[in-house]
Amino acid sequence: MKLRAFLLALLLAPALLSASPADHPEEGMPSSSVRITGAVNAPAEFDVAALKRLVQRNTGPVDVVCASGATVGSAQNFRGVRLTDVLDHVGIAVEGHKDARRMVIVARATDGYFVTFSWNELYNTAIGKDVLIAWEKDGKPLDVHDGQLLLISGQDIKTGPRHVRWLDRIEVVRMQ
Ligand SMILES: Nc1nc2c(c(=O)[nH]1)N[C@H]1C(S)=C(S)[C@@H](COP(=O)(O)O)O[C@H]1N2
Ligand SMILES: [Mo]
Repeated sequence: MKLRAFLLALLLAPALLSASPADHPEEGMPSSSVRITGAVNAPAEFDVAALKRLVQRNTGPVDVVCASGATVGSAQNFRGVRLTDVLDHVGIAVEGHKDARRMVIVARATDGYFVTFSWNELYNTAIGKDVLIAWEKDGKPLDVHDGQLLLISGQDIKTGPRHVRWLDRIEVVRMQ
C-alpha cells in the first residue's frame, strides 16, 4: 500500500511541480450557489431559488466572443438577476460620500477563474445594467459546463472574458 502511494506520488510529481495558477487553472466544478462577501453589510449566499426571488431579467441574444476574437458560443437568452440588485440586497458597506468609488467587485468561479468590475462601472455606466448572474440559457437550466450559475456582462466588446462559468463568489474589495 505504502509503495503504491509512493509510486503514485512519483508519477504525479512533475505535473504538481509545473502547475501554476495562471497557466493551469485548478479543475473546477459546477456551482450551486454564489456567496457575496467582503465589504458588504450582510454577507449572504444565494442559490438559484434565492436568486429567483429577486427581479428576474433577460439578456436577449448574446454571442460569447473570446478575447482572441473567436465566437465560442451563443444564446438567444440568458435569464438571471442583475449583479447590482444582488449587491443592493446585501448592501455595499459604504462609509461616506467618496467611499463607493474605491470599491472593486471580484467574481470568482470554482476553477479559480477571476474577473473584476469597478463600482463606477456597475453603478455609473450603462454596462452595469447588463451584468447578470444567470441560471438559465435558452429556457433551460445551465448544463454542467456552464452551471448552475454563471455571470455574463452583455455589453462587453468581447463577452467571453466576463462570461464566468461555475460562478461561486462575488467579493467586494475596498481598495486601500
Ligand atoms: N469558470 C471559468 N469561466 C470561464 C473560463 C474559465 O476558464 N473558467 N474561460 C473564459 C473564456 S477564456 C471564454 S472565451 C469563455 C467561453 O469559454 P468556454 O468555451 O470554456 O465556455 O468563458 C470564460 N469563462
Ligand atoms: Mo477566451
